[in-house]
Amino acid sequence: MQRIENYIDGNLQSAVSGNWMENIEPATGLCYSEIAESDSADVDAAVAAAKSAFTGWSESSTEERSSILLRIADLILDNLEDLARAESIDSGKPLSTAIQVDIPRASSNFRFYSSAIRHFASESHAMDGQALNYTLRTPLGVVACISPWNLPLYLFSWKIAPALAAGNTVVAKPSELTPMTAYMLAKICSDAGMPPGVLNIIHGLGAKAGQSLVEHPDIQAVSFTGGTQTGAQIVKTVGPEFKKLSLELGGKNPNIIFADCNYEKALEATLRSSFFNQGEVCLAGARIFVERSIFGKFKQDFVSKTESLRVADPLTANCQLGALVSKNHLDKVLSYIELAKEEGGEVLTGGARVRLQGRCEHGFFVAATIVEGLDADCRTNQEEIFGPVVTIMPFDSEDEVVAYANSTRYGLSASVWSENLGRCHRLAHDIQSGVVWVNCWMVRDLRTPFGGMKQSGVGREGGFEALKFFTECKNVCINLGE
Ligand code: TXE
Repeated sequence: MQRIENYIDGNLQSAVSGNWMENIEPATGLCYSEIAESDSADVDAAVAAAKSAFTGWSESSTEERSSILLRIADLILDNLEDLARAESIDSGKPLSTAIQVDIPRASSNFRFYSSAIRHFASESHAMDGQALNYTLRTPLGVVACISPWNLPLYLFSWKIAPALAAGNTVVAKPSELTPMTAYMLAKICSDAGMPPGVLNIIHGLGAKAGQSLVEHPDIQAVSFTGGTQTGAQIVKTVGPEFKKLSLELGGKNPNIIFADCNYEKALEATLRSSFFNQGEVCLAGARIFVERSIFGKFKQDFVSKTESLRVADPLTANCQLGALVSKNHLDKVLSYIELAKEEGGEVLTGGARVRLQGRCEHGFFVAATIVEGLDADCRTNQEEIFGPVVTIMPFDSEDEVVAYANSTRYGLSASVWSENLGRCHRLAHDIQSGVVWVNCWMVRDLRTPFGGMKQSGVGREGGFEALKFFTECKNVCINLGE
């Protein structure tokens, strides 16, 4: 059986303890590989390797770092089919999603930051002939990058690329549920000429390997994407140490559809924002609010489009909805469907596990589910489900829907559908979220700031924001007088 080893100081190796964990294929429910079960001994070795590689890497030229990142971007594309297949098997997502979205984006992340670091400049403030200030930006040292399972290589590379570009060395931990493509990335980095110790990858449980990593005294900053509860645990650990912290957490995003929208576009995008990647996207439009005058028609059309989505073996070409990532997650999503019913919701379509025949008979599949008839403040509408389950409800006025949109503890993203320009601007201003999409969903420009308000996170990733996070800034004030 294939073994997923740690990558430390340029070498692939098993955990010091010699322990292995099962890696399950969500589409079959069967173990198909084993993961190094790391603990603090492995983290110590990885941090030590990163520490000794820091001087060489941080003092290497921008051009050298940029070239290595570019080679990684190219090699990811050269290996697109293998990486996409591995991502699909490991996570349960349709192979087509991994081919079209996950792996190309992982390559783009490296390509983008190989270029961004060449354009990263700092500020200068002149004081009328008296003094000149300028800002120096220097890498932090050894940083930790911790990523989740829903977009495995996509989000892993989104953190690693800017950290490395800025001259830091990295100890990274992918989710224990989806470690395969991070493991494959290790070889790509070596092939691209990354010096040993610059990037180290530790596998294993969050509570053990992840916790040891964020606790390590030589870690200068932590960049984390995952659940809000885990984010709170990390804050508790690193807060008293005053480590720099970037948190991308959960969402319960509103999708707001006015009667004056481009109806067909809104309908198509709603299908995608609801069920893309089985709803396992922090940006999913989980709460759909539709202006009352078109509510009945929209609901009917949305249900009928949803019923045409094909749940199938993720490796087959006709799969549109794959498996959920784990049995635990399947149980969590099914429990939220039960909760929705207890809270008085009516399941318009879906609402149950899907049993496929053959290879996937034990897979973790759930039908795309739409629930109607719930209040905005019930638990189903307040808590992140992170699966193919959305709610739909009517509204009558702008003020009312803004209040619904802002009623959760989250504030990651929102979509607004209307052809009324003034209204779109008003809502973009009033909605409490880090990203507002107007007449679109998940359109991403890597230069833009990305992150959430409220309990959706702290700080912003993307563009120069990430390079600022991964550097320390120092103001130098030069006296221009006598
Ligand atoms: O995330 P976790 P999980 C949400 C979603 C999902 C829930 C839990 O609601 O159901 O989070 O998902 C590592 N110290 N999102 O279980 O546990 C862990 O090993 C350091 C939203 O995957 O937060 C993994 O690498 N690290 C999200 C990473 O943290 C720790 C995407 C994320 O794991 C740790 C995914 C610790 N104490 C889930 N405990 C989004 N916003 O995109 C765990 N980890």
